[in-house]
Amino acid sequence: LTIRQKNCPEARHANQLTENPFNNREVIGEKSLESHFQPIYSIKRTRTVGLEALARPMNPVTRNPINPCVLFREAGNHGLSLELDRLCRRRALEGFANFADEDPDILLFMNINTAFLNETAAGSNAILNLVCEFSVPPERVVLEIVENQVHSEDALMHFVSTYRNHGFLIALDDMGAGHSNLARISLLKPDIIKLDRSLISDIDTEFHKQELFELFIRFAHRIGVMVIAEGVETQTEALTCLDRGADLAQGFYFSRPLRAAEVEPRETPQRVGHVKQLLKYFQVAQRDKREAQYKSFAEMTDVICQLMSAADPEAYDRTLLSCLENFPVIECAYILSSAGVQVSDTVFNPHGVHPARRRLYVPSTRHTDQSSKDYFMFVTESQRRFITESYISGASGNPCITISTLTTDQTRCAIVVCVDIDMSKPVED
Ligand SMILES: [Ca+2]
Repeated sequence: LTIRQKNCPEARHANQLTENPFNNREVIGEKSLESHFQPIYSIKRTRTVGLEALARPMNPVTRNPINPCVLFREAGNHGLSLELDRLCRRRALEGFANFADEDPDILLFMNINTAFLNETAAGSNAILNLVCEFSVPPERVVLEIVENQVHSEDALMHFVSTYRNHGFLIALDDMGAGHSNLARISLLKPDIIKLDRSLISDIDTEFHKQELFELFIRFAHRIGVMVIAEGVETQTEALTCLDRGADLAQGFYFSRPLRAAEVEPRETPQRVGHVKQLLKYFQVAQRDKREAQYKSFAEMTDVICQLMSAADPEAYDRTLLSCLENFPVIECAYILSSAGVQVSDTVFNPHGVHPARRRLYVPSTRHTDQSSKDYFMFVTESQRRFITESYISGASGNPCITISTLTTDQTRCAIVVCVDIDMSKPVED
């Protein structure tokens, strides 16, 4: 199994343990280790899709649990990694064999320590022999690979293609954590990507995590890869991940790792069905929130339009500036002529973008021709307002939308008032 300190279910379990002095050679020699199984759920189908085997070592004398992360590290220091790894895999299959027959579709997710993978280990067929011994078809086993532990890329490629040819499924584990190497996705062509807890924690409030998550999802789905959100610990994390397209979810919110005897593959916790229901309300609520937000944007732009219609064109910049001071969500604003040419500067909100960051981007200036922009082209007499999709502002680098409104100037000539709204701020309730 993998050696990880951070964010691993092993570590979370370990935090609750008091350290016991132990001899790792004895732990391995006495095979003083069992496997627990954390379910992976499809919320859409309200069912358990698979279970990840997690090592639970014990002190051979006292039978008290031992911190698995410490054991893995110690085993590595004493050249016992391979032995420990084999013991973990054996225990995983032994445990899985107990309930595998109850549901022939259920998968076993097994962590593979790839740190010491070399050509010999890759070609030894050790895992194939083991699954045969327990009469588990390879098609029911997912090998979870942490790609940043790998020393030999060739050996990893060989390992993956060998086991894939035997029918095993391949998952890339801990994606988004540590030094994930995105190039490996194209080399290994995994069936599944497991997005790491570090990306999932607080995803409901962190804009950058949400965007990164969606990026992974879009990318994975384009290349036909399934995505598991790992380490889901709260309801809002679960809802956010599912709303943004996670296929499967795993984590303490749904279920802790279970003893083999506790696993009931055909039972799903009430929470899974509950979250499925909640997701519908969540999505409607998100849409309502967005609509209410857009309504308030529209009211705001109406106020600005009124002021601009009465303003002296010579004083557009000053008038815009005084408007923006009242509306902190507006990042910048500018006025276009009826020909789509900018007749004001791009006026930034003094409370908005940091001046240092603004240096990276070049906002358009007076006289810039914007006539080919959608926010100019699509405002007409019959549709006086246009709201763009969210895009990255060339003026600030922030995700923004532009709201453009057709109105008139002092002389009753048409002008288009454009405001950019910073969308990186969370939606207010
Ligand atoms: Ca894993």
